[in-house]
Amino acid sequence: MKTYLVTGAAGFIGANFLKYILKKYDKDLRVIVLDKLTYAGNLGTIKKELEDPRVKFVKGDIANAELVAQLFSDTDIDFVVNFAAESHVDRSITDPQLFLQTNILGTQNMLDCARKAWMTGKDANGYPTYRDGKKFLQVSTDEVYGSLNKDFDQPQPLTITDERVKNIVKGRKNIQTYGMRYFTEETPLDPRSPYSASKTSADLFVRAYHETFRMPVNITRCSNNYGPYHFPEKLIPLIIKNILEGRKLPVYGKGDNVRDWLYVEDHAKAIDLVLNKGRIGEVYNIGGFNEEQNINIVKLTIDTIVRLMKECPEYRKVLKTDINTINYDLISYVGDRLGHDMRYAIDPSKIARELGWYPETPFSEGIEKTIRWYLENQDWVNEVASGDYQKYYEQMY
Ligand code: NAD
Ligand code: TDX
Repeated sequence: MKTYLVTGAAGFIGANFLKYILKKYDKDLRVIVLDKLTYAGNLGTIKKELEDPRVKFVKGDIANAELVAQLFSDTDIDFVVNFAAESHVDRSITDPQLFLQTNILGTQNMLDCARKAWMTGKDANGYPTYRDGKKFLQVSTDEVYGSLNKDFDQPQPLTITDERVKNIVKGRKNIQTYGMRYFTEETPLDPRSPYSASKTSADLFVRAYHETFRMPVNITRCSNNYGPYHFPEKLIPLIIKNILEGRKLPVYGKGDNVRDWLYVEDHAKAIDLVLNKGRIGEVYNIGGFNEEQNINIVKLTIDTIVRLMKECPEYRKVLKTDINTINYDLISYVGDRLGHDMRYAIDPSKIARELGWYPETPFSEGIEKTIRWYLENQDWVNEVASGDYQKYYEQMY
């Protein structure tokens, strides 16, 4: 029996992780969800899970020392998975301070409360010792490594040399890249946005707690996730929403920035593996082998929606526009994001080699699943996009 404290599980990735572990572990776990329910957190996302007797929900801030200490003293927590964060780069440009508060101070508070609760004594050298089986997993991002160059304008075959990774992904066709370099766990940290600066600071505190206090930790750094329950301020869900409403599709700059897209359930599996089998103190990169330029993501999303509408006329019910107007004319090139990172590309050889994980979902399959989910869950979209979202959207575009 393991007890998890999962922060930020009313948000996109945390909710998908919660759903994954509840299904996978049947009766062998208890989960405390700690979430402040910011604009990005929605109880509707985990409605079914909250009815599960194994789950307890606590509304609160990860930076609240008293509250978090109380959670640790009420329950013998084994695993902390810290998803809670301010996660949107554009918001970090308009309001950086909040990112320091949650992402840095919040993480440090979680670390400190876990350290105090798990400590059993000191070893001969004065280092703290901890109860067995405890782990703090910090969910970080590839953005801490900064920005890679784009070496090609058109995709080329993947050049990652690790034979084991090549073998693992050989069942997947058309794995492509836009550059010669990738982020490995050894890549120097080089954050460039207020968001990534705050996530990097958090990573450094996690490392410091491991080095200084020997805390049992892991850090995972993943690429751009996509899938069900993704908040429609981020590229893919925003594009899907706008297409269905016949709105313009804002593409920043020239649309040639490259992101590596990871299907959220593949990510949930990776986190679960690192939590249970990852070597203490290690960082693991988690990527999708799905590099693509933003403009191509937008075009592929348009093409897939049109195809699904034709194959399944039922879906047309959700359209607020004429199907014949859904085409590339909706694309609108807008001003670029300040300090817009050009390319992210993860080399996930380490997690593949050590833990046998690899990204199972090719983009064409993941995007179709994602679009179908949005078409079938318009109530969720309407709920999360009410209130503040409208104000945010009008101010941004
Ligand atoms: P999200 O914005 O969808 O959800 C964040 C959740 O955290 C929300 O439920 C929110 O209510 C909660 N939260 C925010 N501040 C809080 C606080 N102070 N105390 C408690 N709860 C708080 O984020 P996401 O996309 O699911 O990302 C989850 C984590 O993964 C983040 O740490 C993010 O940096 C990281 N990450 C995300 C991506 C991605 O593509 N979405 C990629 C790499 C890393
Ligand atoms: O309207 C848009 N138009 C556009 O061209 C939006 C919202 C984005 N973009 C571009 C900016 C990026 O190059 O699309 C790309 C993806 O943007 P986001 O969805 O905002 O993601 P990104 O900035 O890459 O960051 C995401 O991945 C790393 C997550 O939001 C972070 O939390 C994570 O750490």
